[in-house]
Amino acid sequence: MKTPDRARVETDDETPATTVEELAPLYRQMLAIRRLEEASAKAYSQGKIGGFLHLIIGQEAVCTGAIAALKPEDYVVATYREHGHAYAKGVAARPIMAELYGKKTGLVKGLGGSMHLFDRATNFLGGYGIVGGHVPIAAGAAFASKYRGDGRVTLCFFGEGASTIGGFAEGLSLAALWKLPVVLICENNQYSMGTPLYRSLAVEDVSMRALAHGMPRDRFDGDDVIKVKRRIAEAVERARETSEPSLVEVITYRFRGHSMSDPGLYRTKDEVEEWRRRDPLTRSRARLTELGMAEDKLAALEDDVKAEIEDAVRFAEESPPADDYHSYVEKV
Ligand SMILES: Cc1ncc(C[n+]2csc(CCOP(=O)(O)OP(=O)(O)O)c2C)c(N)n1
Repeated sequence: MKTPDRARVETDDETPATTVEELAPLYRQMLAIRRLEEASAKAYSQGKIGGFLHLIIGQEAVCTGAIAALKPEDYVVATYREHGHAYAKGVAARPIMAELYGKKTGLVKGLGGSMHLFDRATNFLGGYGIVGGHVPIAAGAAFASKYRGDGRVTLCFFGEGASTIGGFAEGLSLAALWKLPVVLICENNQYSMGTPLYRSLAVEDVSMRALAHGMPRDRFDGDDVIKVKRRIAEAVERARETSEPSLVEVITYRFRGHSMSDPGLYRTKDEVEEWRRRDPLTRSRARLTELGMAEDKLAALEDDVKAEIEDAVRFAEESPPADDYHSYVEKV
């Protein structure tokens, strides 16, 4: 396979107005997600975490900004690359890390692992390993909200690779037909495992699929967490007020391989470097400085995140292993 020269997506540097009060908590959340992912990568390479591990490093602004547009009672449905989405929805670092370690104190008692986080308390409805298979599940959650009239909105995250899958087409079709309060968010990180999007999509603009269903669409790059929040908020409010679904495509980039076993040889160092220069964390930190947040305040925030993630790792390491699945099932 020929290595592409560069990812073929246009990006812009639009930065909406914001304040330290709004941006600092979002920067903190993105940083915690990154540190959580880095700590899990380390534990994985030490053999302490098994199975698959898909990291979101580089894409943090998408889940953080989008979920910031929600109310606590709203639902989130995500893929196997979902640790950050769970954290942004309010799940604490401790049960996430313990779940990755397969420990009894994990979010789903250590029986699910990395791809199967789920939490009723924060309305985080998973964590799904079947590419695109969760889009109809999100449509179902939104159908339940409409049926009950509870005013909740569902966000469904998936990659551009998922847009080639039957489940995506079915979920999109039903959401449009039944006018379900769901926002379908394509996190277009430009690779589906090792396949660049232009080798798998005849039309690279995934948001165009909305047109066939008479559904509102949006498409923008996702390095600026405030921009993501503002644009997703428009779709969320539309869903809440008129029960109209939307398809939103956010252009992003993962800095590491598809999963821990992927050295990412299908892309050039220059391409990765180019995207690293757009790092959403560096960008938010610089913005905070520009807005007047003092360096010692930023350093304190960063120390606090470091302590939170170190505590989560310690908690996971010291927790007892999960029950054997069969003995667990016998007990319930
Ligand atoms: C139905 C199905 N087919 C294939 C796979 C194997 N698989 C896992 S992730 C992946 C790539 C998906 O890419 P994309 O939807 O762009 O999401 P990303 O991993 O880039 O976030 C594939 C093919 C799967 N899990 N499920």
